[in-house]
Amino acid sequence: MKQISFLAFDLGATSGRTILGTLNEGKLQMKELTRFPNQILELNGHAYWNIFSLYEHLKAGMIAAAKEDVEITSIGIDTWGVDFVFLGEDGQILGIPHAYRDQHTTGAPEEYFEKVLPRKEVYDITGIQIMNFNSLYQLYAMKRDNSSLLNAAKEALFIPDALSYMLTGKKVVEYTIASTSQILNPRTKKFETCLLEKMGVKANLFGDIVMPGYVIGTLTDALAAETGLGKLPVVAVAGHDTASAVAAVPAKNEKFAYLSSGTWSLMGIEVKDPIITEETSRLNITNEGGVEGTTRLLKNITGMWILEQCIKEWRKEAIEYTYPEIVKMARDAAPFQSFIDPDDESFANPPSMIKAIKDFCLRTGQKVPRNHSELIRCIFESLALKYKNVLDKFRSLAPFPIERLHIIGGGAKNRLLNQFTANATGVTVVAGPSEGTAIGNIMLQARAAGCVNSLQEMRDMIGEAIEIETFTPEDTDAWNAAYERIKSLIK
Ligand code: LRH
Repeated sequence: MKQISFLAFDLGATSGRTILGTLNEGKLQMKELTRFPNQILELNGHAYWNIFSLYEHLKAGMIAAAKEDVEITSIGIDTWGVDFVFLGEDGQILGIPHAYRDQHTTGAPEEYFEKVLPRKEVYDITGIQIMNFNSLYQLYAMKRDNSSLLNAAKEALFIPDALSYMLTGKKVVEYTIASTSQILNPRTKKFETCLLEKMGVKANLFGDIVMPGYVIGTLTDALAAETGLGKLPVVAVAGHDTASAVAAVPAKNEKFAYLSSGTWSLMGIEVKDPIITEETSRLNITNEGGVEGTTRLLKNITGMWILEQCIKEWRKEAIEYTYPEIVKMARDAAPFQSFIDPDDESFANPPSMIKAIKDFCLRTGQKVPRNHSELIRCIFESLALKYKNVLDKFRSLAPFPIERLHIIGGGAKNRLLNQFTANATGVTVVAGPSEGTAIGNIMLQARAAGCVNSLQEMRDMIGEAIEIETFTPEDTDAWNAAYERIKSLIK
């Protein structure tokens, strides 16, 4: 295979990156061209994404890419899930999109179940875990609040599709990102429009679905000239970051669980068909759409968000820790002092995360972390113990024995947490790639270009190309005892 390069935009809820990925004789090289912040825009008590600023960052990324001495084959964009942009009759972007942490959806699912369709029916149709911020409840909240944007909207595009639209002028609805909305039926892979119609939202708000690999269009004439990239194709990758990340798990067979570790920790298994049962409903487990028609059976766990918010607070006091310092502080603190359930509502978007952690410990009769080291240790141990709690659920659901836990994403670089996770779960942890999402994005473009033929071939190639590290469970008795002590605090 001759050398071939792709440009990936990987946007998370706190930052975005432009990555140039090059495949050469089966080797994969990644080069980060730009990195930019993506911050929630707080305005009049609401939370938004500044999509126009993101567009500017994409443009800067493309200009940086044009300066590299390589021929680029295509561009792909992946982002976080559920959020969307409205377009008017003439295709104009209307307003700015709500961010999923906006408080307007607090209690919205319960209102929807009472006034529109019962919870059981919604879950049975969609197989998606009930979370306030799912697109369905965002739309419900907007309808309830008589949103002028929703009233004026002809159609809506999920964030990666909206950015691709800004680059190409072409509108698509990519399957993996659409699957996060709780409007899609994972069995038919089509929107279940009754979920919208029954609350008075137009049935065709979202258009026809395309699968990952679809070529959306080429850069607009203006962007082709301005960036210096020419009329480059933009490919619908797995637009949902988690779908791209899971596609990059370097697994040799299906007997694995994954943990995509970033702002969120997404833990689950990959299955061929959706699993929608009373049990998955009770456990509130999601069936998101993956690559090659696979299903990501997973659960959202609040991940590095908690630490990220503490770091933000320390920064305000002019305290800036490097990541190795943070890990060292946790390592040096005493074990098993206090525990939080990362998914407790109080950690969703508190004014002070540090106070929220201390309050949780106080109200549950535990020691309150006294310094930054104890706080960080508490966060890491709590994550590892929560991972055990969730992995146990997948152990009972998986149609195969779970032999390994693959950790991918930025969190995979945290060797201490990887070891804690192996200890807590009792399963061998395989860490890497830490750039899982961007690698998945690039490999899906490579598949669209005909360089690889299947998901397994992609995974084999990734397994060859990147370094992975294995963590074997240690101290399991101490971790089991800690889990027994705190498990009643987990919802
Ligand atoms: C992770 C993620 C996750 C969604 C959340 C909104 O970035 O895409 O899979 O649930 O953002």
